[in-house]
Amino acid sequence: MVVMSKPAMEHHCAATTLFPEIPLIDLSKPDSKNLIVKACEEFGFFKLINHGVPTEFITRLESEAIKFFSLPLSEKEKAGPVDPFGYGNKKIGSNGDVGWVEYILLTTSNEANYQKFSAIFGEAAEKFRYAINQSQTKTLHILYLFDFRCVFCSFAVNDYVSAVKKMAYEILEMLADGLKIQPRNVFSKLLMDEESDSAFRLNHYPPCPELNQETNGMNLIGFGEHTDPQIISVLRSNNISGLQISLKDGNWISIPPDQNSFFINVGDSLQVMTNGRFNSVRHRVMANGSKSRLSMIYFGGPPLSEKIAPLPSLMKGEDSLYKEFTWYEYKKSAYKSRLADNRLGVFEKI
Ligand code: GA4
Repeated sequence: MVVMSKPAMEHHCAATTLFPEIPLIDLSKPDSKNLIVKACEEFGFFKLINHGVPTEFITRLESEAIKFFSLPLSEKEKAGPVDPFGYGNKKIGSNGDVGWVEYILLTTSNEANYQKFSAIFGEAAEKFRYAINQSQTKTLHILYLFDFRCVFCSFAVNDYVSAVKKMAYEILEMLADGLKIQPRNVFSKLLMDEESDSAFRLNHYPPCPELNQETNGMNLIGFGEHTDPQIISVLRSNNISGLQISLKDGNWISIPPDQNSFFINVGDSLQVMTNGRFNSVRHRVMANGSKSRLSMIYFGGPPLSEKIAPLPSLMKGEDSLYKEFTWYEYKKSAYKSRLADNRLGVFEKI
């Protein structure tokens, strides 16, 4: 990877070594719903096993992602810049955040990607559109289009995201059950909606050889600390470490990687819908000295017009902690923020 600008090395961001057990949820067990609620209350985060996502979907997408990120930078950049989707290198968002990361950011729910790539690739993209229309789901996903002669339409992304979405619906329905609220699709229907504003991200954290030299315990930020804006995020990574989450007391803990599991984050929107009963988890990724970390994250968000507010069934007479806003209003404000900002702050009632 070509270094464009060097992200700042930071001291004092080592995670604490004494840490509590991260909640482990076995999706095949019927009593998981209560454990999921507990995990969302205590951590806003949990690890998921027996998730039902076929291994071949995961490995196929992973190998395509590796192929893509191994291309020369000039080829990858043909899929950039990120505005708001495409290939990005080091720059995160548009307000000055940088990390030791390159990535592909896609929307999972509309034709925005197509329009973007079509402008670049013209006829080739038309062929792609044809291929997509032949596909069962008609959902549009492009992993990369780097050559006019080679249209690469990624059914791997399609298959993977469809399976992960299904799993996310199940988790959200178990959450509603665990919270004893009805209907049980009160959360999942927002992701199932045709207008759901969901995204998908492939992150590649290249090794940073400098970290192997005498750096006096310095750490390099791969992806800076932040909370996810959406309802729920579903992360899967290869077996290379880097992910850390912040506990309620502010301590950071490292999450041991596990390529066979998923990791679930509560997003800001779910925090609001539960009137703060769940907390969106602050997390970050540290770069590695010698190995590449690859992660794939599905961000399940509501339709842009959706009002994000505490569910009346969860309020039991309490007042909302938040002013009323739509997902569109939140996003507009989020895109003006820096990664580490508390994006819900402006919507909190004083
Ligand atoms: C954080 C979670 C997701 O990766 C993301 C990010 C988005 C981006 O990379 O474009 C944002 C960030 C994320 C929140 C604040 C804004 C927007 C970068 C940034 C500084 C895709 C998302 O939805 O919000």
